[in-house]
Amino acid sequence: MSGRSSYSPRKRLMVVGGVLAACCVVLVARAAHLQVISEEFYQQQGDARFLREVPIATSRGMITDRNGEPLAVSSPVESIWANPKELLVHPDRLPELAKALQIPLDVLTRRVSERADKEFVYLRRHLNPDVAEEITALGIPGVYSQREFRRFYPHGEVLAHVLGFTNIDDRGQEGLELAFNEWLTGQEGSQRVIRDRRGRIVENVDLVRAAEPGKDLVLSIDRRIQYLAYRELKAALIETGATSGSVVVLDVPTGEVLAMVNQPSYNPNSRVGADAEARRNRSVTDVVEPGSVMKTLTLAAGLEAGKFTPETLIPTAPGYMPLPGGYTVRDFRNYGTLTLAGILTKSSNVGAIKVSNELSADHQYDMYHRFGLGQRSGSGFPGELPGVLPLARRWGPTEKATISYGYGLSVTPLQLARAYAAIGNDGRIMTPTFVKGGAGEGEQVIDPAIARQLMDMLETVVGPEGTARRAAVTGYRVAGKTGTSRKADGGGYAAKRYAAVFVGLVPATNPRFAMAVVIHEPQGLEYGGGAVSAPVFHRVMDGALRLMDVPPDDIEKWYAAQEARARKKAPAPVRQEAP
Ligand code: 59J
Repeated sequence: MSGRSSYSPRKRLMVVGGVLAACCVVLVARAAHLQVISEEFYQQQGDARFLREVPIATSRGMITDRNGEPLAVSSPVESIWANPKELLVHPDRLPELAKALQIPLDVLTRRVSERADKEFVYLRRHLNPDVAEEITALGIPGVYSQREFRRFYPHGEVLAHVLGFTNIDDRGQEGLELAFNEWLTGQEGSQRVIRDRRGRIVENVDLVRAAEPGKDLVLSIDRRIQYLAYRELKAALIETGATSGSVVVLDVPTGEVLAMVNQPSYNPNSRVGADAEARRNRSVTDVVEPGSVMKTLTLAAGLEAGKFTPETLIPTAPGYMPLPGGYTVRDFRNYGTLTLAGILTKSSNVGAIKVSNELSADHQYDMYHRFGLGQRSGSGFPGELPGVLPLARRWGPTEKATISYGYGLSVTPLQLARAYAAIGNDGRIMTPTFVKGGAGEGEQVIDPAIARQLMDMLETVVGPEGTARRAAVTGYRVAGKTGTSRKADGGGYAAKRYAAVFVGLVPATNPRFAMAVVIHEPQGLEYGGGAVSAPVFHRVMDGALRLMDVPPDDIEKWYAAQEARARKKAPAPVRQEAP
């Protein structure tokens, strides 16, 4: 044998064959792995290029008035957004895009490049669907459109304060939109879709979660009474040069809010420039010293104490009275001796103090408290104030006297309407509600017999001898009370700034409506509650009683008035000339 290694062609063949066989096994195994075992993985990787989970927009619930009239509705709009990563691959298309979006090119470029490492940026929101369609039709990569909803308020400033508004993301910010946000908000759905390279959806793969639209909300508001109240309050402000005002109309048996308006107001569909002054729902967020409308509650305590009847005689001469603190209370005139009812008819400050002098501070306080003063009404309206009713143990003799005729405490217009509604509701106070059918049980706060005595006394205020003759409504008996108060100013009271108040109930025999009118700083020679606010009550209630088909107290007078009205409206008869 030679020293060289043995060489065998047979061996070499075996080695080469072995290597080839091994390669085959590897290739087959790899193919099998790819096609069988890892198939799912690669399929997913492929789909992921185009498979997306996208939200399904859903609308916010509609708000309607008590008769189903829409007050706040959501309409579909489109928002254009971009994936900056995709869009920035094609910077050449930015000018075209900026033009279509109607935004300056530099603004667009900045907005997109600031988020170059993100996958989402809004370009323009809440566009008309037609306009959005034009933009997506350009086929610019990374530019997409998304369905959203925009809130619209068909009645504009008439209902602005009650409804409030939502932000651009459809979330309630103020008013009932805020209070009932959860109820109104829907739940966005989600679905998996396949998009083509231009971002168009080519296939709905599956539904991840169905969208749930928000629930509708039926308010207690009657759109027609609301409009009447709006129109008459606005007219009164223009006529008297007053700075602001509120009107609240409650349904007496239930406490449902039928109308609530304030001036100044704003257009909720375009809030630019609407300042805080115009945006407050003053009926619940602003307080006023009630002045003479308080006297009714003081007299309620007098009757309840058993120390007075409506006929009890009370001397008020000489028409003024010094208070312990050195302040002298004055009546408008010297009314001499008045009955208890006469204190309301004429609105005697001295008379109210004479009644208060026979009562304990605790009893007086308790009566005001039972009528809801110093507490939030429970309406649930965001930002509602409780007003101020100082505790009886804090009252000195001066406070006890001034509070009895309405100074040294403060109330909201809603509280005023609510307290008087309780008088008209046989002494049962209700929790005001903005939801139709949302009334609670209420609470009996005075004996029904006393409530009826108060009603009779309040009717004299609207009678021939009273301060509120202009609140009268033909065919109906009206009960109510005026107040004219000088406005607190620094430490004292302003000489020429007044709040003119009227609170009334109609029909007095079986009250349906309670309405409070508060008007701030009327400028004319006639600035009193009887001159400025009572006529607003008259006009709104005249319309509301007709709209709601409330039967009149005095059918004869009512018919006569109907006929007179018809004659006035009918065109003058055409004179026939004899041939
Ligand atoms: C008044 C007050 C201020 C506060 C007085 C109104 C007081 C008082 C200190 C003078 C105008 C005015 C605590 S008036 O509402 O008496 O509506 O039909 O503002 O009395 O003591 O130049 N009502 N109003 N008083 N203050 N402090 C009368 C009355 C009322 C009217 C008018 C005339 C006041 C006809 C009021 C009405 O009943």
